[in-house]
Amino acid sequence: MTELTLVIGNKNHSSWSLRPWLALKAAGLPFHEVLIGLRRPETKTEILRHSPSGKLPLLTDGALPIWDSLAICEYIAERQPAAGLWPDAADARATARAVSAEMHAGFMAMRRDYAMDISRRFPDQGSAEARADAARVQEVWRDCRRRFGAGGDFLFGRFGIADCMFAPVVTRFRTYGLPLDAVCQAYSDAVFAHPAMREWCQAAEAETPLENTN
Ligand SMILES: N[C@@H](CCC(=O)N[C@@H](CS)C(=O)NCC(=O)O)C(=O)O
Repeated sequence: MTELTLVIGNKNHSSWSLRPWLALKAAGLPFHEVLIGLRRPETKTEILRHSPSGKLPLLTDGALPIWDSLAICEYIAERQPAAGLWPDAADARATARAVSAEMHAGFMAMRRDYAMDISRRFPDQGSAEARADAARVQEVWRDCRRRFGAGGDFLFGRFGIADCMFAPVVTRFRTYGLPLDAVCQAYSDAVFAHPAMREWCQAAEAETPLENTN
C-alpha cells in the first residue's frame, strides 16, 4: 500500500482541510499530515510546492496528488469502500452527493460572514444573505435526518462524507451563536461528539488564532 499524506491549513480556520481529514479518520486510513500556516508571506509558495491548484487541502497517495476537498473525499471512499462513507441505498447516496455538492459549491454569504474560527466566539453580524444560507443549511439537515437518518445520529445515519462536508458549518453556528432548532442542535451535538471532530477541535483550540480571517 502506498503512503497517504494530507496537506492542510491551520486547524482553527481551514474549513476545507477539515473535511477530508475527517473522512480519512472515519475511513480508518493512516496518513501523514503536513500543516502549512495560512496568511503568511510564504504561504502561497509553500502551498504551490505541494498543490498544483495553489489551494489546500491536497492528498498525495504515493506519487499521485489529489486536490480539492470533495475530490479527496471521493478518493478516500473509493480506496476504503468498507468504511461506507456514502450511504448504501441509491436514493440516500444520490441525496448525500447532492447536499455535499451544494455545500461545496454554495453558501458564499455564509462563508464570507461566518468564517470558521473554532476557538473563538463572535456576535452574529451576518448579512441577510448569510442568514438565508444558515436557514437553508438547517433545512438540508432536517430533511436528511427525517428521510434518511434513522440508522444513527448523522445526516444519513452513520457518519459519512455529507457530515464531513457540513462539519465546518456546524462549528460556525457555535462560533457566531446562531440559533438551531431541536433537530439541528441534536445533529450539531453528534458532530461535536464524534472522536475525530473532538481531536481536530482540540488541536484547533491549541493554535494561535489568525486575525482578519474570512
Ligand atoms: N474548492 C477548494 C477550496 C480550497 C480553499 O479555498 N482552500 C483555502 C484554505 S481553507 C486555501 O488554500 N487558501 C490559501 C490561498 O488561497 O492562498 C476545496 O474544496 O478544496
